[in-house]
Amino acid sequence: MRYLTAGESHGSCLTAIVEGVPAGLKISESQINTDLARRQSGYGRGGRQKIEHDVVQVVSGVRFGRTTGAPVALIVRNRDWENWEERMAPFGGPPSDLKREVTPRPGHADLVGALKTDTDDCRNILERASARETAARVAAAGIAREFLADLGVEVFSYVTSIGDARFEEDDPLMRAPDYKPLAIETSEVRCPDEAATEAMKAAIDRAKEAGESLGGTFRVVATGLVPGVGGYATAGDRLTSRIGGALFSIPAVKGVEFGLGFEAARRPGSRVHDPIGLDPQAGFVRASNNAGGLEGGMTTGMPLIVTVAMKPIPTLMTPLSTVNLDTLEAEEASKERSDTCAVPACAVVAESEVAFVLAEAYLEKFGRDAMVDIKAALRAYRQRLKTM
Ligand code: EPS
Repeated sequence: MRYLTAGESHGSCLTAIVEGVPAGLKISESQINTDLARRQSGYGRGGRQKIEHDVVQVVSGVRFGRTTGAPVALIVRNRDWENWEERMAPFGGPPSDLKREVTPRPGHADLVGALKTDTDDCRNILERASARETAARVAAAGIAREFLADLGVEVFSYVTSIGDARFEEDDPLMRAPDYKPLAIETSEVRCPDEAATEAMKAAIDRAKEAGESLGGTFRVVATGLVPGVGGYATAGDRLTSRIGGALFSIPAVKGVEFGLGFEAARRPGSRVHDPIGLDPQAGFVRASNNAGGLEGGMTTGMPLIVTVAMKPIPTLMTPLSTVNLDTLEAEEASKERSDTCAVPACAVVAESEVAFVLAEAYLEKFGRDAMVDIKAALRAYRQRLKTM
């Protein structure tokens, strides 16, 4: 299962096509819309989110609520388009009052993209490099999430730090496979701890006041996985590289750690690897989950636990210096409006990327055509593991 998106941040709409979708999968638009709303939320979002109310329109590949096996095409309209129709017109000339973007923002794709493509208007770059594109990813991932849910796999996320405000927890997920932190979605920063939520909000308030932006970290978790999904035999099989690559494709993601992550490099082996046991009911079990649910590039059956770092957003209301591409003089970088912090939203996008990788890995292992056959193959596999 793969997706491709198209669409500019201030164009008429974002589009996604998902291919490799098996037939017979129940799809709910309202579930996708719930995820789109989760992506739009979060303390510290800027003016744009007051304009947009993302809603998906499924335009092909689904009939009477179930997939047919054809590619699924989805659209999310940009409400802001009505303010940009002339400046973003696909055809005709530019309006006489067009203000080109010539003061590239440090940290955004503006400058390097303009150099690379030989344009005198960074807007050609930023419209596509904008994180607005991730709305299409979340819509597309609705298909992957429904697929995984049908096979008993759930993907969720929570924020663990914003700036220097941290949620310091001894994460029970490292030990208990069925643990799910409560109250993620009721926190304005999608953090399950009340005191940490308040500290994160205060950090965002301070940053906004100072014309700053803030990054942070979050954890993506997948539960209900069977062991042996993914592969060890070639580089391209390994879920570690596939999930890492998928997460690094999200704008502003700068770090990915599995399980203990970098901490594993500081500990001796006996305090890193997860002892193996045999349970008469559950089969092979692990005493801990320091590996974060992956060994040898394959799922172990424990929850997948990935911690991701997002850098601060490049658009600063107190801008850094840049060079004007017309005059070649020093100037302040562009700033019209910005989000102070989009870490809670980025976590929802990361759930989507993880869901796509896991969905594809399940399809590889259990078949691709029809949900009924895929579910039968999964049942038979579970049965085989039990009788080992
Ligand atoms: C973004 C800039 C802002 C963000 C945008 C990402 O948009 P605008 O330029 O319209 O103010 O709000 O994110 C979204 C629109 C979104 O839906 O997440 C950027 O430059 O990356």
